Amino acid sequence: MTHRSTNRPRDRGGREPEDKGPEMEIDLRKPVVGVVMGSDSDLPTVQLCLEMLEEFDVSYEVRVLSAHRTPEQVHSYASTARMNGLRVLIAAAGGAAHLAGALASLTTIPVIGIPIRTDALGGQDSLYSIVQMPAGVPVATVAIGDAGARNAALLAVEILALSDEELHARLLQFRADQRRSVARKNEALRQRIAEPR
Ligand code: AIR
Repeated sequence: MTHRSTNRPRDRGGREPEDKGPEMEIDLRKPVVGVVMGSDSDLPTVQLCLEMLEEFDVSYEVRVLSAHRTPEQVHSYASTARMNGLRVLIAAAGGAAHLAGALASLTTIPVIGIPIRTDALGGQDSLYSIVQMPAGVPVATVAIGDAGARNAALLAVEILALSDEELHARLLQFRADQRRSVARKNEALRQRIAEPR
């Protein structure tokens, strides 16, 4: 898969029904993950998601779109996402975080929601706004904040890896590296802390 192409203008403003999606093979040089955030103030958290996608060499595009401040653009983006070659959407928002749900209501590609931590309620407001979707319109919701941002990318990679063996191999390598890292920490800790006999 090729790397991100975040600066390519891909919003065509059309209102084509998303089910008129491409019938040909997925073009992996184009962005396959759309990462959307409610505000640029969400970027410090979302950055961790972008870095994880880059680690797997998954192409993505980023947008700032707000369910409340720019509802028309949210509609246009979601309803043309599949047709434009996107295969997964990741949506981060805080507070009354309706972005992921609004996107999910307008597309059939999987939507993953990242609840942004907030000053007022610690991100529980974001979490509940994202996770409590009505039956029929799912949003895969990850943890509040940094862990959630990383896991959103990993979940997107797992979805894409279902039909991409190379990506699947990278996922297996990632898990193996993670296991080795924990084993090293375990060893180091046991050396440092003497266990009572
Ligand atoms: N937000 C933006 N439109 C709708 C919502 N819920 C969220 C953003 C951000 C928070 O409001 O996702 O987490 C504050 O945005 P800002 O722009 O005031 O910093």
